[in-house]
Amino acid sequence: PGSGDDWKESVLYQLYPPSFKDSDGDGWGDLGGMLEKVDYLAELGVGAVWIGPVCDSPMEDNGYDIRDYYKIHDAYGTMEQLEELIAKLHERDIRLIMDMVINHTSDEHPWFEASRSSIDNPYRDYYIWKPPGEDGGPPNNWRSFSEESAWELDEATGEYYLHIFDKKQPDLNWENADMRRDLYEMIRFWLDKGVDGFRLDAINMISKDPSFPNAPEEARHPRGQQFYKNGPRIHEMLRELHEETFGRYPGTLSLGEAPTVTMDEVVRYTAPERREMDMVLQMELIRLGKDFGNPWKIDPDWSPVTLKESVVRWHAEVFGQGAYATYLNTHDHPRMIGTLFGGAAGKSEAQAGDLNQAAAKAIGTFLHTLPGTPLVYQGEELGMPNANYGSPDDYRDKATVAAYKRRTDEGEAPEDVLRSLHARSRDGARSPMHWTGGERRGFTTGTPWIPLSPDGVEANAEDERADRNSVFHHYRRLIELRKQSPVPAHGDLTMLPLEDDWIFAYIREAEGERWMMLVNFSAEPRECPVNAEWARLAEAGELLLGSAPAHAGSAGAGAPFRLSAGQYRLHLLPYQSAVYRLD
Ligand code: TEU
Repeated sequence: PGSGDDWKESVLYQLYPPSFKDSDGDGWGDLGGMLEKVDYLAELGVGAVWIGPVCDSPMEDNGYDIRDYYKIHDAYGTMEQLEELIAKLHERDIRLIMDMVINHTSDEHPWFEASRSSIDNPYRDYYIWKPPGEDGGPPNNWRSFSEESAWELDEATGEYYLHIFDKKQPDLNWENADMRRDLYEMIRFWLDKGVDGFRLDAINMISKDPSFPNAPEEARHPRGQQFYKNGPRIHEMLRELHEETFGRYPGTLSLGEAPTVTMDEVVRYTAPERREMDMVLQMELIRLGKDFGNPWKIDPDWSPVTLKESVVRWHAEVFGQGAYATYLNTHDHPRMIGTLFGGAAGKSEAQAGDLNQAAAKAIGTFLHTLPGTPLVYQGEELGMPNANYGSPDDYRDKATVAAYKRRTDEGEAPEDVLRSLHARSRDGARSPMHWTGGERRGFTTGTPWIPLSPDGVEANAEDERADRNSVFHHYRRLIELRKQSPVPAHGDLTMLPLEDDWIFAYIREAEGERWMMLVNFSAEPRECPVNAEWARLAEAGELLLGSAPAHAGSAGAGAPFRLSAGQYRLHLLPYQSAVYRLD
C-alpha cells in the first residue's frame, strides 16, 4: 500500500486470534485460518485489521502475557505465515495492526526470570520490586484487576513485584532506560516486517506514581488505579516511544488503549502536533450499563440518555482536536447484542430472531455514523449472540473462573453467580466465530478451546453473505458508504431533541453534505411528535440505508415519518434504524 494516511479514516476490524478460524484442527484459531479468510475481510471492505496478540505466550490471558516478543506462538503458526498474511492483506489494500503488550510481560519472559533471580541481577530493575510494607505484607493496598493484591511476594529475594493485571503479568519498569531501549528495538523489528501499526495495550498505565501511595480503602475497583493511570511521566514516555519507533515509519497507526481517561487527556494523547499517538479507544460507550464499582454487575438504572450524552461530549471536546476509535464490542466485554440491546426475552423464537437481527443492524448503523473511527469486533457484523454458557465449566477466562469459585465458596447461589457471569464475563464475546450454520460452525474440525455459543446458529457468514438483507450486508454497505462520502469521517454532529429518550435522531454535516440518522434503541415500537422541518427534509432526501426495507420510502404505511391532522409524528419499529442523505 502507499504511504498515505487515508486508510486511517477507514473502518477497523478487530480479529481475536484464538476464536477467529482454526486451520489445523487443534481447536485454536490460527494464522492459517486468518489466511483463509482474507477474502472475507476484503468483501466486508475494512481498511485495517487489528489482530490480538500472537507472540509466544503461556496463554494465561490469551496472549496478553508475552514470553517472547520475537516469536509467533506455536498454536498460531509461524513467522512466515505472519509475513504471508501481511502480504495478502496488502494486496487487498488492508492494513495489519498488531497488539503490542508492553505495560507488562509474562512472568515466564526471560527478562523476568533474570529479574527475579537476585536483587543485583542487571534485569532486576526491568520490573517493579519493593520490600514488604511495615506490617510485613504487600508494599501498599493496590488491587489487581483479578481483585487480589497487585503485589506478589517472590520467595527467592523476599520482595514483592507489581502486577496490575494477573500475577502471571508483572509490570515492566518504564523508568528504566535499558528496558525502554530493548522494547523500542523490538517494536522496530515488527515495523521492519511491514506491520502497519499497533494497538497499544493498557498504554496509559506505564507511568506509575513513584511514591506508590496507599489508596483510600473504599476506592473503586481496582483500588489504586489513580496512581498508575495517566501517571506523572506518561506524556514524556509516549513522546519518546513515538520518536524511537512508529514516528520513524510514516503512515503507521498507533491506537492507544487508555482505560479511564479524561477527554482533555485524550486530546493531549492524540493532538497530531504533540506526536504521542494517532488515536485512542473511546472506552466510555462499552462501559455503559455496567456497574464499574463491581466487575460482575449490570447497572439496572441504565438509560439511553447516558449514551447520548457520552456521544455529544466526545464530539464537543475531542472530535477534530484529538482522535478516537469508537466501538461497541470487543474481546473484554460481553457482546452488546446480548446485554443492552438484545431485548428478546419473553418473545417467541421467530420474533427473537427478527429482533436480534434488527438490534444488530441498529448497533451497526449507530457505530458507523457516529463521530470517531468505527472499530468492528469479529462476529458483530453477523449479529453473533453473546454466548450464554450454561455451566461454570464452559468459562475459560481466569478472572471469571476465580470469581465463580470465590463467590460460591462465600455462599452465593451458583445460579445467581452464573447469571452475573453471563452479564459481565469477557468470555461471552470470545466464543468461536460462526463461519457456517453447520457442525462446529465451520470454525474447527476439532474441539474448540472454548465452547461454541449455545444459540445464534442463524448468525453465520455463509448464509449471510448469500442474503442481501443480512446483518453482514448491512455492515458491508455501511463500510462502503464511508468510502463514498466525507460525512461519516468528518461530519459535525447535531443531536435532534425528541421527547422519546429511546430514539436517537442526529444530523452530521461535512463539505455541504448532510445526513440524518434515526435509531430506535428499544425492543418496542416507539413514536413521538417530530419537527415538521426534519420530517420534510428526510422525506425529500435519499434513504441511503434502512434496517427495515419494507418501511423505507416516504409516506406509505410503516414509513418513519407520518403526517396526521397537520402534525408529523415519528414511528419506529423495534430497533429500526435509517440513514438519509438530505438535499
Ligand atoms: O485490557 C486492559 C484493561 O484495562 C481492562 O480494563 C479490561 O477492560 C478488562 O480486562 C475487562 O475485563 C487489556 C486487554 O484488552 C485485556 O484483554 C488484557 O487482559 C489486559 O489488557 C492485560 O493485558
